[in-house]
Amino acid sequence: MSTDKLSPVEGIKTRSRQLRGTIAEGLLDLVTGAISEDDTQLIKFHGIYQQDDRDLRAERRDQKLEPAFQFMVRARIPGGLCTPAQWLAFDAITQNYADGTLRLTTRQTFQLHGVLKGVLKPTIAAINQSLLDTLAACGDVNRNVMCTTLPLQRELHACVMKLARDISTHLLPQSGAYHEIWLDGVKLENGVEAVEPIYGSTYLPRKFKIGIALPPDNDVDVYSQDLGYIALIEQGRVVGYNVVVGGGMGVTHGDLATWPRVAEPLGRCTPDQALAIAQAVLTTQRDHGDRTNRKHARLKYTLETMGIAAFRAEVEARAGLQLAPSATVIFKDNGDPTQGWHTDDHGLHHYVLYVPSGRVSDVGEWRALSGLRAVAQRELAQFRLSANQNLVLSDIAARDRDAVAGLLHEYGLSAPVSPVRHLTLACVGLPTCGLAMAESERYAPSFISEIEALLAGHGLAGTPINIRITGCPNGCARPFLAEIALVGKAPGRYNLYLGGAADGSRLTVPYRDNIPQAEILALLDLAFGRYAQTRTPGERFGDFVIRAGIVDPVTSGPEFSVAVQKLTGT
Ligand code: SRM
Ligand code: SF4
Repeated sequence: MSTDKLSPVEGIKTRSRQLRGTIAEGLLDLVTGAISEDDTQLIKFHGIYQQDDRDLRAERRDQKLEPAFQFMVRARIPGGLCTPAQWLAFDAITQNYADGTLRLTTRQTFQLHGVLKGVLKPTIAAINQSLLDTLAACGDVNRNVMCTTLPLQRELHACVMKLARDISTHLLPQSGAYHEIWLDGVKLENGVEAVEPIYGSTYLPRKFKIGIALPPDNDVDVYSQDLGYIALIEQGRVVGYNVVVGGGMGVTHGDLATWPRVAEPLGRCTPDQALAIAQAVLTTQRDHGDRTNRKHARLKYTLETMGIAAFRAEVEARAGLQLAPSATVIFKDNGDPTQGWHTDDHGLHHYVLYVPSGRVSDVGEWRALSGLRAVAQRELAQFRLSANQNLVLSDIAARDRDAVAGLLHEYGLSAPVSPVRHLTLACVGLPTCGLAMAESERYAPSFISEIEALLAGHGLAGTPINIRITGCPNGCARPFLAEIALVGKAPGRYNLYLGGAADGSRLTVPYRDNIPQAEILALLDLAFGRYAQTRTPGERFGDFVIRAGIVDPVTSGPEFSVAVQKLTGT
């Protein structure tokens, strides 16, 4: 591969002195609310994105002002577990430095929005004081490691959580840039470390994601990950992991060379081998991923090019081991456990709290910020951020259960919502996301009300259907694994996809291109009618639309593009 064809981001990384760039200097420049263009790429590795408030763009342009620059800050919280003190810290940080809300993400962590350049440093310092950080939450590195949220099987869960933490720590960049810039750490004499042991000087070709699933829950959508581990249980012990590779969601409208992909089996490893496999898969992608075209740089494309057999051989050689054949596993579904109380095998209680699109705020009677603050101040629960934008108040002793229930009631947090609302994911979208083409988080509540009405009209109220809405095809709410997905094409217009499997194992199918809400609802109304009349007992909507021939299944990324081509005639 000739170096003159490398993507511009490769040059920025190479010149960055291991992620330093001119970030420190840029923070001191008070003339602008922004940082330099190169630094906007580097700052991602520190868990920070430069954004601007898109609702204000036109007005600011008219006033000849620069865009309303602000920053999104994303934490790294392996498996989404944080203590009451850490919850309170993030609550205080958003009140002091961000927009006063907390956003729970689809990868089990917090995002803060609306942080201005002048307070970025105290924000990161405060996160650090809470014993969490934002290092590698974004950028071309391994991202937040996900892990099944609800610890119903406590010993097993502790085991997979340990793996999530170990992998997260092991794959962290070693550059001192983070400490230097944000925490006033000591500067190295020659200004840069000799070497990044795992990443080298150019890090990965693209982002890299790992998730660990503890069956029967597939809440982490293990088949969407670059690298997924599925715990294998025998006689109450984790005896190994099925390793799956090459999942991914991101697509570009109109570019048929981009597609979503379900991760495929690589083989089975023992618990002791899991860390070596993570490093081997990551470094194989580091060395074989496409650094010329960022739209073709994820592991899913590397795998299509290399083929699974060659990829496996490379991983085995690097890890110095041989993988066994994968075992059979059965998942229940890829949503969060039902809203409300659950009890684990040690008798501890857990409350699954529905959080609309993960936005923790005080709005009307739903006072999540205040209510959760009260729970945390009294140290009644641990806080587990789910992979589906919800929250589990966890590890609650029997004696504290009534107190938690009382607070949830007092702050308006325990009103039951329909299963379809509970299962819905919507990405952040407008106004902060620079890539959004249509509304998502702000649109989801009213859209789901329409869906609830349609379902009720067909006698289907209470039916669980997994619906995911994104403002663009990058796939941040994992839409291409949903039973119904809306993907933004233009303001008020979406592509409609149907037919993902409820257990997260099958891609959804392109069904209509670029249509407004009225058309989407009319089509779903027809499909719900047929579903109500002819579904088999227990049949999920995603399976029904395929059995009924409403859509033909697609079994690979390239097939997904063929289906798009058929639909759009491109
Ligand atoms: Fe994402 C980019 C938000 C999970 C695929 N994602 C973005 C950015 C940073 C926009 C940008 O690049 O300027 C969004 C910031 C919006 C904002 O204003 O906050 C953004 N992604 C999110 C979050 C917050 C969505 C949410 O509603 O929770 C999720 C944060 C996860 C985290 O905590 O780390 C989030 N993003 C995902 C997922 C789901 C997952 O990881 O399980 C995906 C699909 C899985 C995958 O990676 O294949 C995803 N995000 C993308 C992509 C497409 C990547 C690709 O391969 O093409 C982009 C764009 C890019 O990287 O160029 C993107
Ligand atoms: Fe932004 Fe698109 Fe991701 Fe939604 S899916 S947060 S619109 S990048």
